[in-house]
Amino acid sequence: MGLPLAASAQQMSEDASIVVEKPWARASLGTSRPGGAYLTVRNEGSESISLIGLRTDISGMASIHETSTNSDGVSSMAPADDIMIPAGGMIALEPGGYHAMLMQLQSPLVEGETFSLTLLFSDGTELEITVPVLGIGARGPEG
Ligand SMILES: [Cu+2]
Repeated sequence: MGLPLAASAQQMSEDASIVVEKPWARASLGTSRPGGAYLTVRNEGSESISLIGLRTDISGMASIHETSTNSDGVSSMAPADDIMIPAGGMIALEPGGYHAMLMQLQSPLVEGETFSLTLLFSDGTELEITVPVLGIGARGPEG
C-alpha cells in the first residue's frame, strides 16, 4: 500500500524559508472527540520565527497543544505557548509532544482523505498545507 502522495511531499512557503514535512493526521472516531495532526517544520530562513497558531475549516477550534508527562507517569495536555524555531532549526509535532489539536471537528477525519491546515507564524507568514489522514492506529507517515 502506497502512501497518499502528499505524505511524502515537502510543502513550503513562497520564499522557501519555511518547509513543512511529513504532515499527517489520525482518522477520527466521528466528530465527538478532537482530532490530532502532526508534522515537522524547518526554518530555512536567517531569522528565528515562531509558530503561533493554526487555522482549518474542519475544526471550530484548532490550536497547538503540548503533551507532558508528570513524575507519576500521568500524561496531560495543554495549549502550548508560541513555539520558537531558530534559524536553521526545526520542530516536530508528534504523538506525545506538540500536536495540532483539532477540536469541534466539523466533519470526521476519514482515512485516505486530506484536509488543508494553515500554519500561522510570528512574521506574518501563513502557510497552507495539505494533510493526509492515515489510519486510526497510525503512529506516523512511515507506519
Ligand atoms: Cu491536545
